[in-house]
Amino acid sequence: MCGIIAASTERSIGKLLIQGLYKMEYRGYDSAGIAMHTENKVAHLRALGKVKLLEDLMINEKPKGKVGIAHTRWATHGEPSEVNAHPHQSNERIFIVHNGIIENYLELKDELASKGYAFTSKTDSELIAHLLDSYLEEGSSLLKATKQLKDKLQGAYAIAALDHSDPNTLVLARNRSPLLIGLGEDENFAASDPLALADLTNKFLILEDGDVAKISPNNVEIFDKNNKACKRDIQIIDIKSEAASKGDYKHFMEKEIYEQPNAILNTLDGRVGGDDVLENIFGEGSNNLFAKVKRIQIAACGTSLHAGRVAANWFSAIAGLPTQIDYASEYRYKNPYVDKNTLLVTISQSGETADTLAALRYAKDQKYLASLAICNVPTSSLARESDFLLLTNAGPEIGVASTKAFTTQLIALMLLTLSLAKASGTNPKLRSRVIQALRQMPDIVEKSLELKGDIVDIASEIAQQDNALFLGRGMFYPIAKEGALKLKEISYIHAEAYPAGELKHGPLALIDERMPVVAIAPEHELAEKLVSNLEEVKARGGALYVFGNAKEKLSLERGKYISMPECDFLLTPILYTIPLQILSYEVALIRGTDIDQPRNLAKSVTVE
Ligand code: F1P
Repeated sequence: MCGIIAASTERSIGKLLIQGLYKMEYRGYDSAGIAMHTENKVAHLRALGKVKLLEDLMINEKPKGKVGIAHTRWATHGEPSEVNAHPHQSNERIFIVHNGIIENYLELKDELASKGYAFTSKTDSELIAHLLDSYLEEGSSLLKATKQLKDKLQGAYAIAALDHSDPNTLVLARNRSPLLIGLGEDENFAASDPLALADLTNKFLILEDGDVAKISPNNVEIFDKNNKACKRDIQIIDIKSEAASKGDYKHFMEKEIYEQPNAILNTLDGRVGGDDVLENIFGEGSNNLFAKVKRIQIAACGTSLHAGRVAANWFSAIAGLPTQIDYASEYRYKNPYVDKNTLLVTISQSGETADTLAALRYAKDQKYLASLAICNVPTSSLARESDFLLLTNAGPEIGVASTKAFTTQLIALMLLTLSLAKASGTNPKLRSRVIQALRQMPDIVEKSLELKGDIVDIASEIAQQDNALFLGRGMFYPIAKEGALKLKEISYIHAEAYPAGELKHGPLALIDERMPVVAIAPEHELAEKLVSNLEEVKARGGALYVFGNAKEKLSLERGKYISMPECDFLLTPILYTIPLQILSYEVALIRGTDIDQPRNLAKSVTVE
């Protein structure tokens, strides 16, 4: 949800800011802009559309500057347009970029309008520039004005600001939206994501909520929520620059699908040993804690929630623990009943999803045993604010539709299941079986990637339709939901998922020759009933696309059967995810949609 980057240097920064924006386009891509101190004025360029259009504008106008701020936007207040694009300015003096939402913006807007400030945009962000300007009018420096700003603003913000009359300095502020400072040699930077600065530095200071900072080429000063000068520890974050490049792939999503065998290997690395999961992999003391857990509460959004839904089956079947699972956006509004010894588990690729963070913060005041996060970003708020943590180590995921983050979340959740079962001494034999199966997962997933040829055939048929149904039972129902979500996210085909048994309770009315039905049907205790459900589809002329390993049990008139590789039954949800990802990708490719940056979406949803 918007990416910001700022640089205070002794060299020309136009290209560097644009490169940084490209790497953060996953956060939003409806408009982009830049403000840079040049010799005699602040160059201010904004473009409706992707970063490429801003880059073209820069190539035409050729502004030269060493200090500046830039932004790529995902619209919240005000439609995508040039005037609503950041940076916003006040009196040609203050320029700001903002990521987040100012909740009391109407009230502040009125207050500023009564002081004579005219608003040119429909955003909540513009008022930040005017408010800073009003403090400067009263004699404050930009730093002091930014400290004053904190008392006024309610909501989430990461802000970078520059003052026309101070050509070396940038001021930053953070509250509930990510922002970090990158330290260079005689130059300093700031960004929403370290990825944006990966080619410039590996030394970072992560700002905390309430922090204000002032950066110039040779100096960084940070002030905490009480405006006291403070220090933040330097963190070394090495991000290989190839992580942010597509390499030989057409899209990041495609690359990330094919990276999954390796990503899974990385999630397992250092976490399993012999025939069990290693001690305390979720943090010091996690094993002692796990022995007390009697119940699990999961809160997550989107794809991460689907991972949680699969895990709920594992917690109960392997660790004997009941699980309550909620959309993070709903969880805190339902006055959740917290039973004794309940562990709160949050799941998030980015660790910055506003609803998931809000759930964690709400839960901290409830009587949970502890909070535990499954997350892919070590510097994220979720990772830092949770009591216990397992990083999925999947590497940066750039495609907006989550792929490798999901399968590695599932691996991490299986490690959690095994750790919980181990702590209570439950199912030792089963645990050892699953550990062996986990070790084979990278190879089995690799094999499933070879199914692409068969899947392309199905994709060409589904791409012609406007709707699709996905069916699965038990722990494959969340996989069906994930398959449907992937298809709608990137191909814009309307897709829904049902537990197969629910078909006859309504959705069967939708079945005709234009409704493709994708079924996840590995052979297991429910497969025969599932076959009966699929027969119901056949009888009504629906085309069936079945992923399974018992072809002989079903004869298809329309559609196709894809024979899946074998794998331990408990891990099949991970395996069956892969062909569904490939299917969505291939359908979207045929339909010519913007696969890595689907319309209206953003990867890091930092607004509630
Ligand atoms: C949750 C999520 C993703 C989805 C999309 C929007 O993000 O719903 O699952 O792919 O990118 O956000 P997170 O909490 O897992 O970062």
